[in-house]
Amino acid sequence: MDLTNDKIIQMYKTMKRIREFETNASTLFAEGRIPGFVHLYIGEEAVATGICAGLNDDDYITSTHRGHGHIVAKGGDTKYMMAELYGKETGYCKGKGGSMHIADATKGILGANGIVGAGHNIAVGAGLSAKYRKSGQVCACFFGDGSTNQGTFHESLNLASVWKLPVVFVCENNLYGISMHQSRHQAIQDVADRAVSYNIPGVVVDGNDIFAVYEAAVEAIARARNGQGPTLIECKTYRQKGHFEGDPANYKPSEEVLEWMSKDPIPRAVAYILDNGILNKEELERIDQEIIKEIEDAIKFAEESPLPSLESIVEDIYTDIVEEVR
Ligand SMILES: Cc1ncc(C[n+]2csc(CCOP(=O)(O)OP(=O)(O)O)c2C)c(N)n1
Ligand SMILES: [Mg+2]
Repeated sequence: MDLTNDKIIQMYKTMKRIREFETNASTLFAEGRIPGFVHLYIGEEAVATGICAGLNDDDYITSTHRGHGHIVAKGGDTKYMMAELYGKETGYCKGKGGSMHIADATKGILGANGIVGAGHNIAVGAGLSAKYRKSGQVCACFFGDGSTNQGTFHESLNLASVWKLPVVFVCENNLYGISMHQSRHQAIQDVADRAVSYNIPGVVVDGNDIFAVYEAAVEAIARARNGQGPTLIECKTYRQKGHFEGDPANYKPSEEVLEWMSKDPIPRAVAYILDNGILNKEELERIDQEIIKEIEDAIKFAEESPLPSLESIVEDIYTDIVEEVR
């Protein structure tokens, strides 16, 4: 596996940044400082991090309602993200999108999305565009196990396969769609089995192992870039929190939660880094402190930013200019 120590440290920082951002978002939501809905990615950080670590800056991603991790991993700025969660004018969508609609076209982030299954078709569009323009770009499409029962999942894999589009489909199988266990919503255990219908590779990886995810990503991205078409990567992972903040998640058996907590991707990465002498404890502590400070600054930025003006409610609805997005 082509992984330098610098790259491993970058990946650790990304996972830690996602965790810190969301741990704070959880508290701020409970305190009533963040309006709307917040769906947390805690426990699933290795998926977005491992996949995005294989992408180039000008590659695309599509995201979900649980999008903070994808956006941070693709280079989203935590200041503008936090301001958006607060509904402030300085946020990514000028405070009008909230947690579920963060986008940054300059970084290839085609948007978080509250509609389950909507990212799949957007990814196919991005892949078609990249192929048509011969740009060499790839689109990674993140989605949950629940969304794989939507028609859009099947339509998108089918078209991407027939047209050999540069798309990597990444299923985050966290075992639940809201409160419904996977075994109650589909008769298969491995979503990757569905790749057979579209004659594309279907790969199952331990989604809490950053290195396994990265390795699968590199292979699928190379395949996509070389014109060989899409891959379906299924990352087995677990959402440690409820479906949304405020959900007590009492439908999850406590043994199951404990088992998955012991497979938390961040302590696993820490153990690897320390055992292999990539960093010592003090160096890791310094990195953690830098990230804690970055998120404190993001919260301060969000707190001190103004709310959008009432007049701005009718802005950014229609456009007669189609701006070129790379
Ligand atoms: C088209 C559509 N149907 C239903 C919903 C309500 N809904 C929001 S999240 C969710 C479950 C999604 O499960 P999954 O795809 O596994 O993602 P996870 O929340 O586990 O990350 C549902 C049904 C929705 N937002 N959009
Ligand atoms: Mg799920």
